[in-house]
Amino acid sequence: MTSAVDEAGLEAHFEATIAHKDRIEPRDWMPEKYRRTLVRQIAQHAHSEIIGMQPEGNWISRAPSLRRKAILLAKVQDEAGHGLYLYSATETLGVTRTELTERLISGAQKYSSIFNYPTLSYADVGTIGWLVDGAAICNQVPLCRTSFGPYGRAMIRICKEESFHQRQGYELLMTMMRGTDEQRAMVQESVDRFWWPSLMMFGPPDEASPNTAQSMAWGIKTHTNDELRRRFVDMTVPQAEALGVTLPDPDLAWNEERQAHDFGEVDWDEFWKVVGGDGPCNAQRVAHRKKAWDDGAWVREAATAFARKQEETADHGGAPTTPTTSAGPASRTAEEETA
Ligand code: FAQ
Repeated sequence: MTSAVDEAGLEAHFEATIAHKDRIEPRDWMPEKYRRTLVRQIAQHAHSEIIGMQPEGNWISRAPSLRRKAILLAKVQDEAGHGLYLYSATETLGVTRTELTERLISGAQKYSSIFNYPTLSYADVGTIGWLVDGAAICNQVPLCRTSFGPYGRAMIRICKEESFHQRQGYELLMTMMRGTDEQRAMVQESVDRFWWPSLMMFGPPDEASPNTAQSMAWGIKTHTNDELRRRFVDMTVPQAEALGVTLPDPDLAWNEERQAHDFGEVDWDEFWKVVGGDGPCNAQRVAHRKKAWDDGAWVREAATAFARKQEETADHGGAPTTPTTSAGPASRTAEEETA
């Protein structure tokens, strides 16, 4: 047990590490609130990656060519991998993937609002890649330097893959824009639906964001929600021009003085409604995740029993039958197949 004096010393060391922009590692002392904030944010992020497989997964069986199908399959599979890196990062904070999945399914933890919107045409696959992965990159590149080591290291791998995802989305949309009038109309209609929800991904405006100040003081977040949202708009407008689509915001205009774009107000009532569980697809997304989790129970049980048996064999001096015998790889396969 640590005394009050020890605790003060540990806290001073923690604060100094943050001030030097060094990393906090899982075995380091950390304030309980810092740990809880990380679990909240990383779990929400992991859930987003896993639930985020559903809107695009909806189109795998209807991809217009073998090439598009292979690309989409690989992308959706990458998102499963991202979820798993992130659940692993939260496990270093003492919470298991099972506990977190149960919190997601019960509604106790959130996932990104964007995945509660439906995908109505194949153009949505391109728009998600371009705008949703684009927003994710904007938000997540700064997280590569976040103060908690396992989260920052996971983000480096994730961001590399997200930038491929963004490019594939843009390439798909560019191909459609070079096609028929009908295809161009599909792209525009898709961008019209996804533009505002993409801006919502960055979270509420700074004055309505209860967590930003403390998360920035701890170096978990390095930019505010509005800073990143503005960065995303400035990055995306020239890409929309090159693509030949119109972003559905009559107030969007270049501000010469600020050397940045002005843009209209997000519908925050819609945002809070979706975050509160009342978006177009919330019930469907969570029900699908629950079914996949329930259907995978026998695989998790079998993998755990197998791992236990391997440990017993090893304890009695026998050699394990295969080199990878933990529950990890087996349950991972089940999750990818059923997410
Ligand atoms: N949706 O005080 P703040 C992806 C909640 S991954 C739902 O500003 P914070 C990859 C927030 O949790 C996308 N809830 O909170 C992909 C808080 O509630 P709580 C996910 C939201 O944490 C692409 C409350 O509102 N990315 O797209 C949202 O400081 C394509 C107050 O908000 C991440 O998770 C929202 N949009 O800032 C996959 C990135 N915004 O928890 C498949 C990491 C806010 O107190 C296909 N996360 N809330 O009950 C972050 O950077 C931050 O957590 C923010 C929110 C910026 C999302």
